[in-house]
Amino acid sequence: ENPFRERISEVFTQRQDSGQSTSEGICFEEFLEMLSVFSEQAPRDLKVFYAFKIYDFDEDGVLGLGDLERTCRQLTRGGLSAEEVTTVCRKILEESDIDGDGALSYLEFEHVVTRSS
Ligand SMILES: [Ca+2]
Ligand SMILES: [Ca+2]
Repeated sequence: ENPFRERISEVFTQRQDSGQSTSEGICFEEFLEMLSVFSEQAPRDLKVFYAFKIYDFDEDGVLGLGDLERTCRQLTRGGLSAEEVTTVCRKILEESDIDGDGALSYLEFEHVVTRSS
């Protein structure tokens, strides 16, 4: 059901890319880590950390306009037009990009998430 399921499995199986295992899928430790992050008792910091990783589609360490647009499209499941998505994401950047470099760093993202309920 989760619109980010593919991205989630990518993020939680990243260690396999470093050559430790060639098998497809998720190993037991990764599976446990994933379950703990999604549990209700998981610390907020941990959830924010993984949310940032999941939304950083191009994995350059910041959330740029492209990442925000993909996130927004997946969250709304095609409910917004391309133009609306761009407008919403520009607005998010305008309000949250504190240093004005056109992307959200982890700290800027954390700030947004902490501020919103
Ligand atoms: Ca990025
Ligand atoms: Ca920034």
